[in-house]
Amino acid sequence: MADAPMTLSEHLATQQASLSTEHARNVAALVGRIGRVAGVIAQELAHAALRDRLGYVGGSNASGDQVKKLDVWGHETLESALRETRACAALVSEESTEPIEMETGGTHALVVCADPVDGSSNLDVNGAVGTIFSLRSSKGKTPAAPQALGPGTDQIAAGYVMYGPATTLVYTVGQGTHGFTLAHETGEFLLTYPDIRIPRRGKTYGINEGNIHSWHPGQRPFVAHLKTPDKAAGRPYSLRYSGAMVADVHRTLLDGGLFMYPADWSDPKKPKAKLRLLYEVAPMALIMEQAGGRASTGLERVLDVVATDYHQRAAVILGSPEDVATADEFYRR
Ligand code: FDP
Repeated sequence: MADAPMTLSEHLATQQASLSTEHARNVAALVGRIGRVAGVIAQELAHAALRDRLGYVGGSNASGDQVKKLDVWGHETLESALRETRACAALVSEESTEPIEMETGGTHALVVCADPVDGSSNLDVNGAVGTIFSLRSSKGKTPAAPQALGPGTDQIAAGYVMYGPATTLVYTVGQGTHGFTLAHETGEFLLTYPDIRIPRRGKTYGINEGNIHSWHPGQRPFVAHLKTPDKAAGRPYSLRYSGAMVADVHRTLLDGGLFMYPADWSDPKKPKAKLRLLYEVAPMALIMEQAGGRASTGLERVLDVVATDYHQRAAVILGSPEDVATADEFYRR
């Protein structure tokens, strides 16, 4: 009989080599807790239409997006769960303009950056959505949240949960990227995608092509290139785009290819990106790199972009290493 798959907590215990003992304990506590919150969010999403949880609350968040009831509920649920761990020194959340400081059980507590319910435009149409998280050191400082500012290379761990037909949790602590599936009967995440390796080149690209008029001058010819038939090079690529970053990145991670959200370049002096650096772009970049992929803004490596603001935005082109390298070439031309 095949061995039972490893649980998330067992797996976390094997991932401690690159972490200090105190960080390892707190990473395990926080990722384990986020896994439990994910089980609760998955349940809530499954019943949202029955519990009058769909639709807007009225008002917008720090990023100017319209806030949905499930965004607020997801944020509050995550906040109270993280607070209970005493391993979280501060939470930087998409749904809170200011970071939330928390009482901790020691100086090695971590700062959590999170988008509790990402892709919320999919909520009302029963599409896939996700939770994205990133952990950084608080360096024992109070307030702790400013320690989240800095380059993406400072991240200690990153992950996401995708709520689709199955609930999948993917995470890295810098020792490869690993994926788990929630077994609803036990509430455990079980290792189903150990050491994910993204294909060097893919067959699909994901981008909101409705924005073509505002792309960087390198972006448009790059997408035209992906669509130009060349049998030997595996082109044309197929377009796949769900409108939820987690779902689009997850497909890209497993099948290869590209997920792109380039900046609006209508005013070249002030390019405007959409996705948030601390709790969307940087964690996905770490996850991709740890799976052998790449993540670029088109102009530089995402993990080298320095966050100076909690809700800063960044352009992103991530996925198969050779595909992202080709995108970078188009940006340089
Ligand atoms: P949403 O606004 O629905 O929360 O986080 C932003 C995000 O979704 C990403 O999940 C998604 O990739 C992107 O925005 C979709 O944006 P467009 O609707 O502009 O394509």
